[in-house]
Amino acid sequence: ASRFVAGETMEAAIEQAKRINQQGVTVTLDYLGESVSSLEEAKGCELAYLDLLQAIRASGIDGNISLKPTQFGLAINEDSCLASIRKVTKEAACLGLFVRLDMEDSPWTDATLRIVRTLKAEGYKNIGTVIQACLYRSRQDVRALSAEGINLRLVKGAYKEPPSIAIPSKRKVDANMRHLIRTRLDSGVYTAIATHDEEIIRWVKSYTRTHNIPRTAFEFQMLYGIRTPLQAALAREGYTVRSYVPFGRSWYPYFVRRLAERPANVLFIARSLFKRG
Ligand code: FMN
Repeated sequence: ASRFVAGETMEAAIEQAKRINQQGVTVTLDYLGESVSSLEEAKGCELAYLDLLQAIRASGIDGNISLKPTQFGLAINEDSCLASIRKVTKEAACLGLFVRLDMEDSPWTDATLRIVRTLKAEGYKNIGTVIQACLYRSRQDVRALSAEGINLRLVKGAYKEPPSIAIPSKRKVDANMRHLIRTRLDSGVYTAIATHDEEIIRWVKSYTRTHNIPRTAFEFQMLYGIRTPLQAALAREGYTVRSYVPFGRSWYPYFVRRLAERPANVLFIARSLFKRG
């Protein structure tokens, strides 16, 4: 296995999750795969996630799941994607587990939010999604989703987006990230703050302290294998910390994205990537 993927199988991922839990860090498990090209493949993904939910419960690990709507066929048929995600969400609800829809690139933003809102309106409380600080629309989305009481993970954004819809400067994305975090923390609706940016993490710690925002209202999230000591340190300080743990054979797109994000580490990550072969 590589430093950034927990293994090819669900069993390997559960083992890693146990190890991470021992550090006081909770997990969200992500079955790797990107856009599927047939509804059969989407069905396969649904079954994999249903198995995963059972395995989380059976193993007793502290964790939940993250999934990508295009893996459930969003690019093929939105209704069948919704039906499939509903099945997973329903099973998760029975088991007392939470489901987060990762946010993919901008062609899928509206449909992803529609699915989350539909399931929320049907009464599912164990569902949430992600908002990306790089998009201009996100301030409005965060305001609306906060009023609707929808659980959000806030991130800067992992996809390359056109300048017509996305903030071009890194500094301004960082400022928008803080703005969104503040809006959410002030709203009181549960928020996951997913970043490795230590300045932002420090700022969140001080903002929540001075504004008496309870630690039960938010959590920090980081990727498996990145800033591991910081994850454990925050957990020791009493913050909820969740590690995003990807597993599965379809790891390549994930790596391509990591490479695009961290040009300084291309060589290192490329090495861990090719070592898998
Ligand atoms: N980026 C997305 O575009 N969609 C996601 O759903 C998403 N989920 C993430 C989950 C976690 C736990 C983390 C740590 C990051 C996630 N990202 C996601 C990536 C971030 O948008 C960002 O590209 C990456 O964390 C690098 O920025 P940073 O320096 O703030 O960590």
